[in-house]
Amino acid sequence: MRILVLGGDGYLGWPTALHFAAAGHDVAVVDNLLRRRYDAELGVASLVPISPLPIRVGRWRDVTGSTIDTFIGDLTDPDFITTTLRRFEPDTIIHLGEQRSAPYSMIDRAHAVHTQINNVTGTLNLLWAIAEVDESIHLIKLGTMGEYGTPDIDIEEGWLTVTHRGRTDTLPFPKQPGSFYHLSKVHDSHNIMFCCRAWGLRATDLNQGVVYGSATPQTRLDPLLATRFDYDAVFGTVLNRFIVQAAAGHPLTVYGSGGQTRGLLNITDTMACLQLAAEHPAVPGEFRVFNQFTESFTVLDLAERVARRSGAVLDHLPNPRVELEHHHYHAANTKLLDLGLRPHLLTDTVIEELLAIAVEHRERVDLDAVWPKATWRPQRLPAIYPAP
Ligand code: NAD
Ligand code: USQ
Repeated sequence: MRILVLGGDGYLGWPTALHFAAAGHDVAVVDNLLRRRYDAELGVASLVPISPLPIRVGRWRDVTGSTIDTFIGDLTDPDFITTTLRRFEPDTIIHLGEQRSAPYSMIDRAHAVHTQINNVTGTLNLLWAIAEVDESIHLIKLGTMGEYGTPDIDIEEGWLTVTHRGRTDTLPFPKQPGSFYHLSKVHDSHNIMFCCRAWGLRATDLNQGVVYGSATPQTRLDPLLATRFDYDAVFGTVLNRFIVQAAAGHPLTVYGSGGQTRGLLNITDTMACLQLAAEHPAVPGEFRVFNQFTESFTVLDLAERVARRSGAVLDHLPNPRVELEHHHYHAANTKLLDLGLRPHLLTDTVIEELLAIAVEHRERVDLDAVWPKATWRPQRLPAIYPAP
């Protein structure tokens, strides 16, 4: 296959490019290096040092002999993405190129507007480019389990069959996202679904849960091939944060009681899911939705599991987010399993391996970056954590 990875310099995009290149596919990455600029803006850095994109790509060529093309540009620029599709002629596009932090999208109006313009406009430009250049391209789009929110009923895999006043239909599962970031994913899903229906495009929307882990078989080949490992309060995801906090001797920052439940998956399984979606494409006109996670945990479960392996203590902070303290959470996730996914579950060995990576780099931990500063409430309301 000819696979174009959008956001190919990011946490998941870089190992995705390596994964498909290692499997013998022709791979190119698109990125505008925005994520590295967010680091500069926030004054934070990945726990594991990451090399610049040209160095990564060069090292991959030296180590394996395989070439990954790069296209540096912005998905919000329609000419750039259309030209890139004409030049690379992909048959599959894996779209991971968005602003993906919920706290970042809640910092203030400017960050909320940036997130939605970047994500929604980028995806819209991509849809028009596919329609213009080659409508047979299979779009694999990273969405999020957070599109569904936390309803008090079981979450289905994309669709819900409803009987209303004697008539029955199968409709998109209701969306109640919890941040301007998660809302941007809902808007994307609607735009993609419309283009499949109206133009006959084909797409797989992967509603992914929270990813943990920092390495894949390909990134382990050389330190210059490492992917990022975020632990700061804006871009660090919950389990990766707890691992780094434990390694640095910081209490684990459980928001509220820790009763929030999420679907999670190992970064290795993200690669496997993307491969399954690519190898079993949607048919023309189909908008397909997979829920991409392997296990569900409460935040408190995660903290206690890390604490047991590390001796860390828990610190229950007032929740800077607006989310339910306790809620029902039972989400379907059978479609990728039916395609052959064999999950790598969160065992104590996995936690110990992650702790070992964090301990190796613990001198790079900036404890200031750990403390949550962005709240879900507009600034005119009293903030839980006033600016320092
Ligand atoms: P990331 O921020 O590490 O990577 C995203 C990449 O996209 C960055 O390299 C960034 O520079 C690039 N990018 C952003 N906007 C762009 C634009 N307009 N033009 C070109 N490039 C652009 O994020 P990630 O953790 O690798 O996540 C990848 C995707 O997976 C995102 O869509 C995210 O919403 C989704 N996702 C991530 C997780 C997770 O836990 N990390 C979980 C569920 C879903
Ligand atoms: N949390 C804590 N303490 C922390 C960090 C987080 O208690 O130090 C809690 C949060 O309050 C939340 C849960 O952990 O209840 C998950 O938070 P998170 O930051 O790990 O995940 P989230 O903001 O939902 O976003 C991440 C990715 C996003 C992806 C999403 C998948 O950044 O790109 O879409 O996970 S999902 O959560 O399924 O929507």
